[in-house]
Amino acid sequence: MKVYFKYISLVIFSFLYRESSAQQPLIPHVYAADPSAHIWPEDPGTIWLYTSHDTPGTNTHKTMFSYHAFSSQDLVNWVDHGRILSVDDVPWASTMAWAADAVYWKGKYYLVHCMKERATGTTRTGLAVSDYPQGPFVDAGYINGVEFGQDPSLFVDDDGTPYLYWGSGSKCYGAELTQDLRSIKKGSLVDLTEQLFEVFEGPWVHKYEGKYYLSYPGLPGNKWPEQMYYAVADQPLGPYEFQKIYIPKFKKHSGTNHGSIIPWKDQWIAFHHGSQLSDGNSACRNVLADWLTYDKKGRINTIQDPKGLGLAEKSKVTVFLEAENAPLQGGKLEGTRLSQKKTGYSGTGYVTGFDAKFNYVQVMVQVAKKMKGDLTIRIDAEEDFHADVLVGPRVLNKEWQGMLINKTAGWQEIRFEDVELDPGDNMIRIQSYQEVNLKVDWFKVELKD
Ligand code: FUB
Repeated sequence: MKVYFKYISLVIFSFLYRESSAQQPLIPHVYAADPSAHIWPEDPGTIWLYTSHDTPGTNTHKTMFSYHAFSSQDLVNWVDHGRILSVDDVPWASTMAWAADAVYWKGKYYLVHCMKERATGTTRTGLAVSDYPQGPFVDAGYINGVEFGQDPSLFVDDDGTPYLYWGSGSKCYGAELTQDLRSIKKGSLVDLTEQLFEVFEGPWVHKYEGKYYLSYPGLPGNKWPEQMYYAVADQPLGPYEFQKIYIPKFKKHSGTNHGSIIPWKDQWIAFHHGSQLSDGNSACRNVLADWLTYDKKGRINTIQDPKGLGLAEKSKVTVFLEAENAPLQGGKLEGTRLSQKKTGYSGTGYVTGFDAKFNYVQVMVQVAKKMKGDLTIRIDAEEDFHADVLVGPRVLNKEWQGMLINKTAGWQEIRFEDVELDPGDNMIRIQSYQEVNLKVDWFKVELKD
């Protein structure tokens, strides 16, 4: 009986252990897919992820409307910089904000994305520009010469030449770009499809020991789900020689996969996506990351049954939103305005102009599931005032109504614990009940489990 009990306990323990050590989403609070990872030259200690966004509760990729940026210094603590570009901010586009990449080019940051063009219904490779890696990005049109430009990625070689890769529906192309990134350089377009065994979409190029590695989601035997493949070349535009699948199918994969590979502090990381957070819903995906190693011949070792980076049981996330970016990031200014006149703020300015009853600034926080967080708002109030701090999907969830907020001694942080967020878009608003000399710098939500 004793032996039997011991055996049962062992089975239960190993089952629980296996369950708890299963792959965890790297970004655990929002549906984010198609991760494009970067370390920017001006800040080598920070890793950035640019992702597409899946709408919670959806069953289709047709409900993808925007992109997010995330940053981290240790791959455990992440900042979600919120929505960085949406279909609504791109005049020529109608829908389908699918996979994107980013590039630092001549002192500016570019989001290289793809959306459906309103006039033709075709997918264009769009460009949006910002002075900051976290955006928000402003539309700069689309790249000329790219036909059906889904899943773009931009690789800048050591000599400074920019190359664009893109592909979908079992096709893949590469080309050199002009120095303004606005067009394909004449005569440089290459059809890479035949060189990339079973390619479906999503090319990404990185360089390792002088060789060019083109990784991509492929369909083995034309059957879903996608798995991650790679090929190697001596030149950025090939010819590429197919190597193998480096991330095969795994538990709670989604129908698609899509990856990026970058070096990080003497190691390499393969970013990709799955559907752990939605328990297997292929249209509600999450970012995954795994260590990537090479053998002595430079071949990528297969990431079998991906387990994650193993740096923490779960990533911690703070959503950080500059008040002055609200209108570009899904929020709103009602009566209020932007100002850069007073020093002491972060970002490019702050919001002021609370000179009528119920003027407000509102930011947007997107999450995948119901969750709680501690909200901090950085303000400078020259007098006591009554205000509403409203949190919720349509700011109907009135948390702190008509509260007295005391005057501050310069810039100060006010804190609200356990604000409740619902799946999808949550608005956080501070609105005054009276004319008040108030400035709002930023909003921060430290998410809890
Ligand atoms: O996320 C939408 C689409 O699914 C991407 O553009 C593809 O690469 C696939 O991941």
